Amino acid sequence: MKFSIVLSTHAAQFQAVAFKGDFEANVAKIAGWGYDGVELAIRDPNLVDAGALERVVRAHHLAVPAIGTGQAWGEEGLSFTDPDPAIRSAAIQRVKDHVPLAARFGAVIIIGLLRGIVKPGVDHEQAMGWLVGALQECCQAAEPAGVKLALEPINRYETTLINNVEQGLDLVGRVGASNMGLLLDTFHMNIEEPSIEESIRRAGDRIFHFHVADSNRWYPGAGHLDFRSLLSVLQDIGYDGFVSGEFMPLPDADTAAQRAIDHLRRVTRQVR
Ligand code: LER
Ligand code: MN
Repeated sequence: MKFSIVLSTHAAQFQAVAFKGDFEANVAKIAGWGYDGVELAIRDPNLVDAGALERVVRAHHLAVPAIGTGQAWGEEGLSFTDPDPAIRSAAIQRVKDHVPLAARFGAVIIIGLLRGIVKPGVDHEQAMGWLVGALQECCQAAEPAGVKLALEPINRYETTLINNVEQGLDLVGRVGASNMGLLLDTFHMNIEEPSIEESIRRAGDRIFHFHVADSNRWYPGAGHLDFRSLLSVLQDIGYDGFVSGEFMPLPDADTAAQRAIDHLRRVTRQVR
């Protein structure tokens, strides 16, 4: 099992990102604790120096399995399902702009809250239509570069669009592209899925990326989720991607990151 942790390339508002701030210092610490990769949270790829990012992560022998795009929603309001067509186009363009960077690292592009929420006055089916169309356009743009997109089912308190694995798989079917899959997150699954293990099995080879936080969104081991069971199911279904920590920086970022990897490595040894 390969483990990574979410790292923002610049100051971000989203709370469940353990690391913000000095990029190279954080990469060095993450590598030192035994992680295999860093998942990069990037608001706008046009504002980062891709070569410099690559030099830093390669110097510390880390992979970049995924690129998160949610800050473009949180900080700029971009969304695939906004009633304003200019905002929908800008969101699609933003994902297309991520493709070269994702290709450079062999990373999947995460579609989290960039899908949007259904705004008052917008019909749910209309929003789904915009979402499917946007994902088809982005998948088509990403395909020649060998880049995959992973839509994350997100719990009902954060969005009204695609809360669970069943809805996620239905959406993947409607998009109908081989590079369209899902990112499953244990925090959201703990709220929405009748059985997390069963939902992982149902998603199967459509799982392109995986987020871990415990039931309270603290580091794995701080709540009541059974990571030994969850990781053993991932292993059973032949998942060969990364398991990426996305949790609150509590009691502080460094402690959370170290406790997470210690817990995940310990339960992985019990799985074998
Ligand atoms: C992002 O990966 C996530 O899990 C969401 O909760 C973002 O709001
Ligand atoms: Mn997540």
